[in-house]
Amino acid sequence: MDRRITAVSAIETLDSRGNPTVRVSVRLDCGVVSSASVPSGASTGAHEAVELRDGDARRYGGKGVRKAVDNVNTVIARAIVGHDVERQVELDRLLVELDGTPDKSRLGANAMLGVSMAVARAAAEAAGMPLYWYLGGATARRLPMPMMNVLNGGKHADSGLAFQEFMIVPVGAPRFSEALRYGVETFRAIGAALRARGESIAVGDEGGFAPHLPGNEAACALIVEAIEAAGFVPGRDIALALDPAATSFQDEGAYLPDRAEGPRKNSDEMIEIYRDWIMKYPIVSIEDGLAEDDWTGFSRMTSLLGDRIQIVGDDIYVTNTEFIRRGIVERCSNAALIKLNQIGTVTETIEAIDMCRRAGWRYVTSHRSGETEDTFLADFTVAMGGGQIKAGSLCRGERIAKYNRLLEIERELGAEALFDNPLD
Ligand code: 2PG
Ligand code: MG
Repeated sequence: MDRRITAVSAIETLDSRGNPTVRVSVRLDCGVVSSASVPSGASTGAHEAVELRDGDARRYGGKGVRKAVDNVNTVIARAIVGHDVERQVELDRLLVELDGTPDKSRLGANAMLGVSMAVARAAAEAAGMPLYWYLGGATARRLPMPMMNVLNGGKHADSGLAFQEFMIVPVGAPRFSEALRYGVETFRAIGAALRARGESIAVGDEGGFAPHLPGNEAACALIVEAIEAAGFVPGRDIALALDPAATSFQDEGAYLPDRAEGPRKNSDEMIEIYRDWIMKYPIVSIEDGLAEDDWTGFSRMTSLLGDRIQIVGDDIYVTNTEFIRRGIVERCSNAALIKLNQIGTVTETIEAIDMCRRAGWRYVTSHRSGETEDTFLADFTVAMGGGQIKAGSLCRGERIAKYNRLLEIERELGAEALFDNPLD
């Protein structure tokens, strides 16, 4: 049965940093109304689809999104009202054509993604299916291993840590809900350790602590200690993952990781640091260990460390098949980070995932540092079945919302739910 779109509208709302974002609602002739909100990054890749901001310094320091909202309410609404909501691919293609630019700068990727997500959600609701089922089919039942960002640095906090994300990965947990418990208990142990040292327990953008530690390595050591203090075995129960987001501490081709790691480093020296740390700490995954334009460095890192750990490309690929294809040819990594708003439509995101699958790469679906209470990512992750998610730390509502939705999905799937260590 056709489910026609009868109205599309958007409003300007706020994300978790208090910056304006786009919330889109799609109404169907059957009476269903579904909404979706768009996230926003801080350490964005240079080639990400463009997030349209008003640039009017009198409102929100130029970050207003009235133009994007307007584009949804006028151009986009006119084009898609009357269409069958289940034609996701066709609708997304229509959005891309309507925009007509290579980087989505005319309509704005924020406007387009809001519509694309709300369309998917409305279609699922009209079909009477949970979103993960609608997008992933009746066999979508793999819950993701969470990479939980417990210490924040880089552009996500003023901790002084150059590396952006220090994550824990409960590789030994038997199911998702247990993985979450391992995470919470370790997060609390980190808090206790910081308090004992008289350090700040304030949190950064993704809910991880943002203490002033001597350097990046000290952060790894602190987490390992906390894992033990919480009664877990580092490496067996809980491993570490890093997202240095190295573009943010690169300067004229050199890396400036931290005082503790010494002065300017080249790619090979950065790889050496990672090699050393892999021996000392139970690190299973490193994302953006090098800068987004350091393709040869990425290749070398993958040839040297890729058989031991997961090497994830984020800013270098920006969920764009054009860049992922090059990464596959040049063997730049063995995994990609996937963010819906880096590319701007649900269909193109799935195309990026398909390309990873065909290359035998892993893929990690991810939130942004500026998030909302929207839980689309949780359903999307189960639908795509990659078995890994980045959704932040174990506090802050916009992060917990994703985890809580995954708990609901786990419950709903019951005995059929799958959970495994994808990094084995
Ligand atoms: C990243 C993301 C999410 P941002 O680099 O992986 O953690 O950060 O959204 O700021 O780009
Ligand atoms: Mg990243």
